[in-house]
Amino acid sequence: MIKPARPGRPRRRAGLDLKPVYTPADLAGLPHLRALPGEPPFLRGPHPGMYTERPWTIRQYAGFSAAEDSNAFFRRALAEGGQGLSVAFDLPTHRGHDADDPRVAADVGRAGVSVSCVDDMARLFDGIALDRVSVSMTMSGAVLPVLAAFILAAERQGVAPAALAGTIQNDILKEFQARNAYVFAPAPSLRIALDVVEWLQAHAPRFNAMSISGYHFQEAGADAVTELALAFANAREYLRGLKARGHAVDDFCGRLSFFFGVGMDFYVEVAKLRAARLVWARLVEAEGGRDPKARALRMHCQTSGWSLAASTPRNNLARTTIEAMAAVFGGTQSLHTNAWDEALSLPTDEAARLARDTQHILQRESGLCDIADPWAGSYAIERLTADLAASVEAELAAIEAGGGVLAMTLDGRIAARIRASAAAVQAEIDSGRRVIVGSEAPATTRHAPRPFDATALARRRARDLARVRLARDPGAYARALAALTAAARDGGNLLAATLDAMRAGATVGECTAALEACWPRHQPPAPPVPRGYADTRPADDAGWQAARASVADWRRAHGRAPRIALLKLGQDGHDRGLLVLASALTAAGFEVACGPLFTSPAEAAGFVRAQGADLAGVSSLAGAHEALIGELLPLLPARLPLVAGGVIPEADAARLRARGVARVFGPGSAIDAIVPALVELCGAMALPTPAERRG
Ligand code: MLC
Ligand code: 5AD
Repeated sequence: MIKPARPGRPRRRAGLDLKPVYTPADLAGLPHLRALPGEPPFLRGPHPGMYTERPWTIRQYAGFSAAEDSNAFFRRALAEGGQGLSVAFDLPTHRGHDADDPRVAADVGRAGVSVSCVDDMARLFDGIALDRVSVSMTMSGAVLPVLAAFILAAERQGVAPAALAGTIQNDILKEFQARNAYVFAPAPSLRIALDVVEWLQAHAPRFNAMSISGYHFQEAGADAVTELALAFANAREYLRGLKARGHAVDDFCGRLSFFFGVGMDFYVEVAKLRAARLVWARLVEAEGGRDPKARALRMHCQTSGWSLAASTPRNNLARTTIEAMAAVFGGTQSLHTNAWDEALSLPTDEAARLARDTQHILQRESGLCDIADPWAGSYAIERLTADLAASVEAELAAIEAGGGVLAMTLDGRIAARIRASAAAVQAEIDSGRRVIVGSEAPATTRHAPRPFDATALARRRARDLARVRLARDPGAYARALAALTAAARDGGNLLAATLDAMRAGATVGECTAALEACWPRHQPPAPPVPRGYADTRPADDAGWQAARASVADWRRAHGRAPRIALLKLGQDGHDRGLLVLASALTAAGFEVACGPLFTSPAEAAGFVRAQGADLAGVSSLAGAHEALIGELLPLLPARLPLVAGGVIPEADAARLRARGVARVFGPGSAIDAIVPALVELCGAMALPTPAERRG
């Protein structure tokens, strides 16, 4: 008798159940199998020939320092085969602050390029023809003045809005759910976003008015189903908002595009991008869209920054290549591949070049562009595509039943869910159930980050802005700013009013302040500590038991739990790492308090004191650690140990330690090692000082 073959083990990945083997039976009843690429519901792609007609756009996200530095980088990138541009702005610009605003000095030019006025934008695109190169701008919070500056810089080149091709991210809801680069509260923010779409639809019909993101949910910790469900829930909200303003779905949907993250779950990611097109075509139809162009989803993808490791970092080249292939098999229109060194610092020139050339190799050496939607008909991929689409649609219905995405955003349910999922993923890594190759190896790679002279940059930026402020007619720009405030209060298209103000010489910060006269800046409460870690980490894991025992010993000795305050400083809103650590430390037995976002060092020191913390930790992912931690250190209670973590290059870490930071933990540091190290530091706090000993 022939024994039946062992069926293998089913797995769960990225929110989806995978079978070990798929068969023809998995294709039964799938309604989408007959449509070709370029045909509704566009599951197989938005264009008939796909990459055989035109490969995806190689569009690398980049930006640093001042406009002229990034301009030189952009020109070089285009000369070396970059096909479109994608601007990374610095955090002060994202949050609507001018470069010479002392409140944001530490973050200027760090995580992106600093742009505060039309002159800056004109220098950023000097010698780059804006009617020929399509430009994507990642901007949602300060979308009004930044987009206005772009439109006016193009005008100076003689390029009318109607001739502009490009994309503005303008997806504000995800800022409140995952990315944290907002300026105003959700309601006025939504009005701003829709005003932008309306203005672009009327004046710049080739411009993509929104790039609705799932990417940021994935980077924040969401699985594939949640990533799509939240992106489409937000898209549905925008769509209904525009319908309520009297627009027909067919008139604007063709210029909404999408943005997804692509991580290491290869099959799921291919299926996800295909499923996205199916869900969107159905959703648009359900909302009244009939025009095929309105129903065909177009997307940009970015490989996952979170999936990259700091130890043995050149392994990241392999990870990014695998992720890029999933994006291509999924049929993306545009792609950013990450640099291998980004877990160590912002990408250096050489790493950025390797990342871009990875795409050239895929496009021009590998033959990947020869077949449209090559996974079509695969038992597994088609089944996963259908399962994913069904799960996403169920999730969309659940969001509707839960009161809608806006309500769930305002009460924090969405953010809480993503954070719990991020903490659970970390627990899987720490317990060895999810493998990251090379993470046990000591970090030995020599790496020199891009040089950055903060003092010289601050001087240059102050000079740039002083020149602009001197050259303008004071009456004209003040009147235009007053009109902007009035438009916020009384109605009228806000992009039109911002264009007037910036044409008269107003800056990004001044336009934002004019809006703040009507709407205060949004400051959300500090987030609760996510669960997730405790629920997922097996209690019998030896490393975890030892870590928890170290906290338990401290508790027994002191009669209470050790208290740690976890802080974000400046404009850096990347809080995944901080909240995952909060979840893990709480599970280990610490009492954890997370400070609010966007605090100055003085405010953070006040928070630490108010919490009566034994220990403070700063998480930094945006490069401003030296200035901000340097300012914080002398403000903390004497002898209170401070630790730091995040993307902190080794040379910076050494300087921070020399200035008194007790420990610096890089990305990927094991929780089981962090916990006893922190306990030991809390212990140091309890020792009597020499003065106490003498007295
Ligand atoms: C393309 N075309 C084709 C074709 N492929 N025509 C026939 N057959 C084919 N196979 C046509 C298109 O219709 C279009 O013309 C033109 O060629 C360009 O193609 P596209 O698909 O529009 O490509 P592109 O211009 O690159 O636009 C891609 C996009 C866009 C629609 C996804 O929105 C975009 O570029 N998004 C990028 C977003 C981005 O970079 N975000 C970075 C976020 S980083 P026509 O005439 O129809 O226009 C971030 C990180 C952080 O956010 O900081 O947190
Ligand atoms: N230049 C290049 N890439 C950047 N990223 C963020 N800022 C920049 C920048 N200024 C990339 C990283 C990060 C993601 C948000 O975008 O890949 O993970």
